Amino acid sequence: MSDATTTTAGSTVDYSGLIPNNIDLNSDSRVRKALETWHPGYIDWWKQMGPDGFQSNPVYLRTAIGVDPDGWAKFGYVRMPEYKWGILLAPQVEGRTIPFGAHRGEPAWQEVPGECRALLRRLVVIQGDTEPASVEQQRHLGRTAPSLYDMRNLFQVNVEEGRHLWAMVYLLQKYFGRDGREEAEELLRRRSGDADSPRMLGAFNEATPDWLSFFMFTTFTDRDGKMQLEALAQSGFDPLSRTCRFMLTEEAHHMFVGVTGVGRVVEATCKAMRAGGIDDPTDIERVRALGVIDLPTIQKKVNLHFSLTLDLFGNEISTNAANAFNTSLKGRFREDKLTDDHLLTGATYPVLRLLDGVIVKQDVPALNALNMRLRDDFITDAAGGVQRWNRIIDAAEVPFRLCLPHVAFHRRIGEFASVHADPDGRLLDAAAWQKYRDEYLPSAADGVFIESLMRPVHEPGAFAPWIVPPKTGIDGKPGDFEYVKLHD
Ligand code: BYC
Repeated sequence: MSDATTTTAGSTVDYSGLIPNNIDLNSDSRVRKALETWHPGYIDWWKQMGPDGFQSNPVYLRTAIGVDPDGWAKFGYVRMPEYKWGILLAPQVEGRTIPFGAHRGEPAWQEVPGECRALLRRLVVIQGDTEPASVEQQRHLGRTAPSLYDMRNLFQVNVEEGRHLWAMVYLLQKYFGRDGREEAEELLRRRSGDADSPRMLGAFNEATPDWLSFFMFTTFTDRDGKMQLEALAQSGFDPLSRTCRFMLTEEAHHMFVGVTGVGRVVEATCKAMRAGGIDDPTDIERVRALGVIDLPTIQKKVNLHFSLTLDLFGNEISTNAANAFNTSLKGRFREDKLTDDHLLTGATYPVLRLLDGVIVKQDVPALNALNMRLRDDFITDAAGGVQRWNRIIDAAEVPFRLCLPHVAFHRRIGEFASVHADPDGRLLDAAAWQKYRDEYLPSAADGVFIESLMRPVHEPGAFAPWIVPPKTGIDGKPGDFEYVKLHD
């Protein structure tokens, strides 16, 4: 890769220094030094908490070479510790104005507005914390990859989450002075699942024990990432908007990995059932004997990862969310495409609530319900993936449908955290929940079975029997392409 690449958008990515960037870091020696000081800690963290093994193997990775939507990336073999992590902001939109909240119509801010500094820092830190967390959660999966294609996709996701961390750390170091430096250090100190120093949001402390969980995580949890980034991309604070807009370009591939990954697992199951003459998808033992994951267990994984992800949208009624909107820091999903007053004073929004032990829909002030509005947009978006999986099941004429569980099911944040509900939203007492839990969520035995299938497949073009090959290769490569060179 040459030292500098000029995109058609006119934004130059400078690869000559330690920290690739398109923000002319050389002319800002304070921030450059701060980031160069942070760099060794990042590399130590990557080596310690990044993918376990394979660090010295060449991986066919996509690296951003520009921020122009057309042709922004280049593919080539890279050893992961040499990946060009850096800071890339989408081009500044000339004359951009703030699209919502009290500052609507004013020119977007290029500096942090003093009165909302703490709230803005909190949003940046929470966003930043999720990025290394997911790498930590996925660090053991390379060892059981069902193919070199899938292994490469995992590593692609991982290096890009690393870059997203860089993007947030840049904002902290450039705009938040000493507090920002301290927060940047903390981002490298917390660890997913650690009892003393866990990651900030619940779902990022859960295990990702197997590849089906990885595909569910990238389908659902990365989609929360998409929704939150879309909302932050509307921010009146222009540098945050620009970092998030570019992160969204990379995020799309993560959800592709998830949705096609689950689809390929579903297809392998349906094909094996057809070939084995099994008509009843709930005949779990016979389906498992074919070496594939039965559809009811796939449904349990949907239930688990969807419900964990719903928690990431916060409480049903949130003054934090109202403040972030009022102060023009965090908008709604695609705020600039909405046609209301973008202030929401006096507006209401319907929210499912738990009132006197009953689930009811209640109209509440729209400003306080912004977390739920984003969550509803997420559910609509996620339903598209489930539909895709059901089309595969229908095409195989297997009588089964995957579905998203009710929002009250298996919650730890918000109103439904205090009750138990089944996947259809019927409230259960504690005894009934204990009795049926393993029918709704993956049981220990399900985990043991799935783990028994997680055997690495390293032959180029070969795939574990529980997952079918993808329809097309990455970057148009043929089926037997060596995406990760294991013997270099
Ligand atoms: N776990 O007023 P509330 C991604 C806390 S994913 C633990 O409802 P708010 C990615 C909350 O912090 C996207 N605690 O909260 C995906 C608050 O605490 P304080 C990440 C939680 O602020 C895959 C208190 O409860 N980005 O990018 O309205 C791979 C009151 O709650 C949780 C963002 O989330 C929880 N789940 O909503 C890689 C965007 N939920 O302050 C990456 C930035 C709530 O009272 N974050 N709490 O001590 C936000 O916009 C908001 O902070 C949240 C929470 C939506 C997360």
